[in-house]
Amino acid sequence: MKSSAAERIVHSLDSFRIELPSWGFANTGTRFGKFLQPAAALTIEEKFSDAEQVHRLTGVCPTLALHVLWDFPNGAADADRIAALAASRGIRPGSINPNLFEDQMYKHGSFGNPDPRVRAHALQHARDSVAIARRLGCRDVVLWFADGSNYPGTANIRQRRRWFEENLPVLHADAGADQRLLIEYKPFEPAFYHTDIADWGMALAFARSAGPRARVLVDTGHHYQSQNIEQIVAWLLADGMLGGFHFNDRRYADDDLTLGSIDPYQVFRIFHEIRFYEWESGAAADIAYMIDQSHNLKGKIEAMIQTVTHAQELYAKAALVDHAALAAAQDRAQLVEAESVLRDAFSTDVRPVIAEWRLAKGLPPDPLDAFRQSGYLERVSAERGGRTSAASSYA
Ligand code: LRH
Ligand code: MN
Repeated sequence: MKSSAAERIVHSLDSFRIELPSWGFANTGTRFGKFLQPAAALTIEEKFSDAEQVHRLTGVCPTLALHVLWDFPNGAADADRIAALAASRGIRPGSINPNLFEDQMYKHGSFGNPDPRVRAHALQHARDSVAIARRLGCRDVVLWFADGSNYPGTANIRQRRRWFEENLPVLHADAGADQRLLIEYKPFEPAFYHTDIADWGMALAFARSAGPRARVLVDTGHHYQSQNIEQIVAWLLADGMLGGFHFNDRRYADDDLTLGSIDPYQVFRIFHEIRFYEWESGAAADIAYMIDQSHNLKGKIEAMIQTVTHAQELYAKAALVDHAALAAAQDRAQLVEAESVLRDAFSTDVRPVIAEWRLAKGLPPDPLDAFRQSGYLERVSAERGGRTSAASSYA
């Protein structure tokens, strides 16, 4: 490999960071059940311990996304304990995710619920979550709403939109000057007729109405089959409204499978649009790369290491795209030449350079193998095995 190419890979790896989801270490499943794993993390201490393992072996995931009801059973009262725990583990608390979908009262929605008492309760939980984020020094609050309906005529879609536009600016006002609200869209599930924030356009409209520090979050699993995700990414970049990603992969719907396991070229095309935008604008895009997966069958820590290392590979491949050659071919409508610029980069085996980069950082060249040699899985399986996690909540 030409030295310039290796340098571009090393440079991209030096800046690439990806956030782990606390719920990715817990026993999660589908509506048809979850297969319990003895090593699964149940407590926030165990989730930080597992995240520390992944960061120790890869060096690129120093933050852990937290889900308020799952990780802060006592709400803000848990913040100090979690701040101390994070410090002891060398993993910073990352994005904060309010839970506006599990409580029984959210049957007909949270911010979009016709009952003003439920809307007030939902707003208070979201405000408490912003306060927790401020207390822990977390920059991003991720807002995903399961709100919607299952049958035509059962919801006033325009009225619900007005209720969201009443509440979101309140959260924005609560957020600190260095904080962001990341609004996450999803076309369906758990609602199957309409979802109040169903696509990028609705999320963009709400972000703009919420305030200047609101952005859109793209969960790769939240798209219709034939949707061009990287085009959405290009548009949000052009508007300066792309805040972050929840990476996972899918064959059908929001399958939450491991990144790149089904369509690695999809993730590569997304990373390409971001790096091409950065080359063209000369500015680094301010994007939070995060993982949002549910590991029902794979070992959870192994799946997380696999995800992080695959993300590094695909990000490094995108760094190899010759942007000048691509722009020239695009300008001349040289279709095959332009496509080949991308495919050449995607087809390049970047693993040897990544292994060298890890060695240079004092990291194991093969994190997954190093994890298997570490004995950590056997140790925590013995410590945690023989107990059943609460089958009620999702994580
Ligand atoms: C909704 C979602 C959201 C999380 C949840 C765990 O599908 O993507 O980001 O809160 O998964
Ligand atoms: Mn998500």
